[in-house]
Amino acid sequence: QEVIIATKNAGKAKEFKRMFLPLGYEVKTLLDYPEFEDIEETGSTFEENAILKAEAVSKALNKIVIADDSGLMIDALDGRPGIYSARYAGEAKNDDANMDKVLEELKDVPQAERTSRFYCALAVAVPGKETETVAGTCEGSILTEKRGSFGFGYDPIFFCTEKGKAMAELEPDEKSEISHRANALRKLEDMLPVLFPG
Ligand code: ITT
Ligand code: NA
Repeated sequence: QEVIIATKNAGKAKEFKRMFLPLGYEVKTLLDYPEFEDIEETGSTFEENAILKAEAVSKALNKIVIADDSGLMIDALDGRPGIYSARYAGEAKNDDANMDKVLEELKDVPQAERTSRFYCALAVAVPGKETETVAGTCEGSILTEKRGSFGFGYDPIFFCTEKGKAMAELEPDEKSEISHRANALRKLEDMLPVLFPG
């Protein structure tokens, strides 16, 4: 059984493939449909942007589609980069530049005030039905330098409280136990057999 995720982010795509495999689903993403243009994310919340992406692709394919809008929220920066996480340092999506900008902004912020969380909103668009959303978080703090080489995005500068390691030091299976994305997906799990019957 096939599940379509409306993402062009290769890091997200890998994680969804890994998380859906034990559930018995094969994941297709927009990397398998290169004809899709970038969908404009004009919403003001993760949920609104996830809905925009899921509905655009669901309408085009006339199929059930899941989308992920996610990002890093830093308390000392009033929740930034938040929905602007992908392009925090400029128009081009550049993970290294984004992390450098965060480290610079936090350079005088003491450890106790570097609390942060990852947030993931998932939207499920079903043709002819109201789109639903769920969300998950992952608590942590911002390190003072990059650590580890797994994962993607801000993982090297995010210390995951639950695992006691940088997110980028976690093997893919470990990250998929505790991540904001995994926590959001768990809330969808019960709906999957109905959405995608074998
Ligand atoms: P799609 O819209 O095609 O899915 P995107 O990368 O533009 O790809 P978002 O707008 O949701 O997706 O931006 C998410 C950004 O948040 C992503 O580029 C990372 O910088 C960051 N991010 C999200 N989840 C992350 C994770 O698990 N680990 C590290 N960084 C993450
Ligand atoms: Na976004």
